[in-house]
Amino acid sequence: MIVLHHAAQSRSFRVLWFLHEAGIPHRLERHSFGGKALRAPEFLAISPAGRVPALEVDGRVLFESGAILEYLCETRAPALGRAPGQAERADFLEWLHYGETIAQHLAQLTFQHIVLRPEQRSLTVMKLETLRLSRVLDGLAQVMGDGRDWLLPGGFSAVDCMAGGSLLIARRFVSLDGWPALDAWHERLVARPGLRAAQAEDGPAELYRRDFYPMPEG
Ligand SMILES: N[C@@H](CCC(=O)N[C@@H](CS)C(=O)NCC(=O)O)C(=O)O
Repeated sequence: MIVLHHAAQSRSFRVLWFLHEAGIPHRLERHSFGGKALRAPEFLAISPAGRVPALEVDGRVLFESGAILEYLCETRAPALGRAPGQAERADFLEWLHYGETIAQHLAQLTFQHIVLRPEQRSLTVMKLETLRLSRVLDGLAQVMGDGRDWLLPGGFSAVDCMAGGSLLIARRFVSLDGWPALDAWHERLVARPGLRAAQAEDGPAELYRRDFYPMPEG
C-alpha cells in the first residue's frame, strides 16, 4: 500500500488530490508542523530536508511533489501525465514545475501573515511577495485565458493538481477577481470529485484558519 506522508494544507495536498483523481489506494501518515516531529531522525531518514510530501512507493521513498506526481503518472496513471514523445510533454514539464514557482511566494506570505508575530513582520516583504505572486498568476492567466478548461488543452492532468494546488492557497492572499480565467479554472477545480475527496481527507486546518489574509495597514 502506498503511504503518503502528509500535513494538512501543505504541498502534500497536491499528491493527496492526485491519488484521488487517479483512484490509487493509499494510506496517510499524518504529520504536524507544530513541534519537532519533522526534524526527528526517523522522519529525516524518509525525507532528508524534513519536508512533506514524501511517498513510500514501490519499495522506496520519493520526496518532491513534482517528482512524485511524474512518477505516479509514469507508473500508474498515464492519462494524467504526458509521456516523452507526446505533443504536450514540454508544456506538462513547464507547468509541473511552475507549481513551485507559485509556492515560493506562498511560503513567504504564509510566514509573514501567519507564522511570524506581528512585530516580526516586514510590510515591505509582504507587499513585494504579494506583487510577485500576482506576476506568476498573470502567467497562469495568460494560458487559461485562451478558453481552455484545464492547464493542458488535452485535458485535466497532474499539472492541474500541481499548479491548481498552489492556486487554492494563493486565493488566501490575493483575490482572483482581477483574473476571471483563473477564477473560472478554480471553479472547475473545486467541482471535481477528486478534489472534494482529497479535501475531506486533508485533516483539520493547522496553517490557514482564515479564508483571506488582507495586507496589514501601514
Ligand atoms: N519542493 C518541495 C517542497 C516541500 C516543502 O517545502 N514542504 C513544506 C510544506 S508545504 C514543508 O514540509 N515544510 C516543513 C518545514 O519547512 O519545516 C515539494 O514540492 O515537495
